This record gives sequence, structure tokens and C-alpha cells, in this order.
Amino acid sequence: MIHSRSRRSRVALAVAGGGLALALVAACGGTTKDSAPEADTGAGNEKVADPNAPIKEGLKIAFLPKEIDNPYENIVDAGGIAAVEELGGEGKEVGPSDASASSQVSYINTLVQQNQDAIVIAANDPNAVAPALKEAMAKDIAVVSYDSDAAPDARQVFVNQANSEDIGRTQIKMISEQIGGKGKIAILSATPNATNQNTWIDFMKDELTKPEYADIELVKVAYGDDDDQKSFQETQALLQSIPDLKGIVSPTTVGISAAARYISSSPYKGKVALTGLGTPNQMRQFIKDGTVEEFALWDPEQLGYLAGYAAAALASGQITGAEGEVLKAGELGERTIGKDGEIILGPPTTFNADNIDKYDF
Ligand code: RAM
Repeated sequence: MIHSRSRRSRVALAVAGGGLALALVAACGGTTKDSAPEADTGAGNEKVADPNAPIKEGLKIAFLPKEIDNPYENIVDAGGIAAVEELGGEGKEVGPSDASASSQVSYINTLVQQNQDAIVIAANDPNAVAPALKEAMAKDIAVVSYDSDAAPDARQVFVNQANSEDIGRTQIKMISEQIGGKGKIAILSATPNATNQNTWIDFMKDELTKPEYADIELVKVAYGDDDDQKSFQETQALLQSIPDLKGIVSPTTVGISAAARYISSSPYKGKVALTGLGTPNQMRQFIKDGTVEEFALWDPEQLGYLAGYAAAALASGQITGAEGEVLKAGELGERTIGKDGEIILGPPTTFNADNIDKYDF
């Protein structure tokens, strides 16, 4: 893992409209725009990638997270803005205070009006944001999804944190080990339409069909909407309504940290296992106090950094998003674009008492 705190961007808090907008703004040059159109297999006048094309000067690239108050997404976006700055462009983070797709659509429309060179989005719903994103692409704005994919025809590339199948299956392996391979489990997810969580949950369900998990029963999927309070309350409701619950899997940093907080000061501590995806800094105290044994994640800053490079490469014509193209991603090296425009950061890391102090994010 690369830990480069120097890549952190300057953060300016600004209250915009009704919601809190976290704006990270860098010094900028002029803006040029000539981004590549959507990858296309049909004949026509679509652009061909030029791997040697220089990164355009003064690119304006906006990061639109699921929600602006999500600490995980803020780290991702800081990494993205650092990448844009490294490339001489101007990056910013804007987004809604709730993880809703309709709120994201208004932000997309504003970014189109602002004539950004690229929009990098963690979609709250793959389809609800698609028309607005297609409109952006029609105006020659590069569109990258990261963390949570948009419909594939509404973006050029999807920068995925890790292989989605691995992420899903790993979480079932972890909970199974922690409950001794037997008992009822529940999932505490983010929002019901979140592309990433739903993909992972599908792989979790598939993993559970394997014979080694025959004694584990998934009894409920609850939604905390990536809202700390709601996630806390949903945890309490799960534990009270399912008295013989043995474990909770929460594939969201907001969910797992709220669930850990609830469990740590409840009689369920040490009796009900909790695992999923969390940041080491949010989970450290719950590993230390024994509430959580092990969980997983990738380096969020690197995810944003990769997405920033992908956006700049698209906006400069270095890539178009077609399978087999190679993205040059600064200090992360190169990544080859896979099927459906997917670019993968790398395998997730698991964190436990033995290694958590080595990580600071
Ligand atoms: C939450 C969000 C995000 C997800 C992480 C693991 O912060 O739901 O989309 O990738 O958790």
C-alpha cells in the first residue's frame, strides 16, 4: 500500500445552497476541452485513443461522491484531487448531504453547465443518474464512475476498488470464521440502490450457497442508508428482533462503524460478530476493545488517485475506455482496461489486531 500523506489536498469547507459542500480547489490554469467520446464498437467517427497524447493543461475535474459527509468518500476524493493537481489541473469535490441519486442529478447538471472537463461519480443508483451523465458525455465531458458504478452506457470507465466478486466472497469467509461456520447472520448495507453494495451482496449470497456454509443462514438485509444514526438504529433493531443472531456483515464504512459503536457498549459485545468494510482509523478502537475481530478495505486515497488519472486520460484522449487500453496512473503504475471499461485498483487488505496499527486512513 502506498501511504503518501503529502498527496492530501487542501480542504476548504463551504456552505453552498442548503447542503454542505466540501470544496477542494487548487490553483488552475486555463481550461481546454476536447474529451474523448464514449467507447464504441460501431463504425463512425468515434475517436481512437492516442496513448502518447499529452495530458491537457488546466483540466477541470469534479468528484461527485455518494454524499459529502461520508469520511470514506472524502478520503477517496482527496486522492483524486491530488492526482488532478499532480497533472496540472483543477479538482474539486461537490455533492449532496444525503446518499440519494436525485440529489446527485442536480449536481451533475450544474457541473455540465460549468463546463467541467470530466465528472467522476460514485453513483447512488446506476440508472437514475444515467440520463444526466449521458447528457454530459454528449457535451464532450468525460465521465468516470468510481466506487459505485453507473449504468455502463452512461460512463466511459468504471474505476473499481477491487474485484467485486472477491470483495463479496471475502466478507462471507470472514463472518463464517468468526461465528464458527454456524448460525444466523444479517447484512447491514448502505442505501437499497447502491450499485457497489448490491453487487457485493449478490456475491455474498452466491458464496453462501457453497456446502461449507450450509449451517449459516442469512436472515435479513437491513439498510442504514450510509447515515450514521440510521445505521446505529438499524443495528439495534437487528439485534433486538433476532435474538439468536450470530453475526452482522456491513459492507459499508458508515454502517460498520455505527454498528461497532452500538455493539461495543451493549450486552452483545463478544457475543455477536461484526465484520465488513471499514477504514482502519474508524475501526481501530473497536478492534482494540474486542468488538470486531477482522474486517477489510482497500486504500481509499489510491482509489481516488486512480480515478483522477483515468478522468484526465479520458479528457485528453489518451484512453477512450475500450478494453485493452492501458492507463498510465502516476505512482500507481499502469492498469489495463478490462471488460465494460472496468479498471481495478487491486486486492483488498484485511485488518485485525496484528496489523491495524500499520495503517493510517
Ligand atoms: C461506504 C460507501 C462506499 C463504500 C465503502 C466501503 O463509505 O458506501 O460506497 O465503498 O463504504
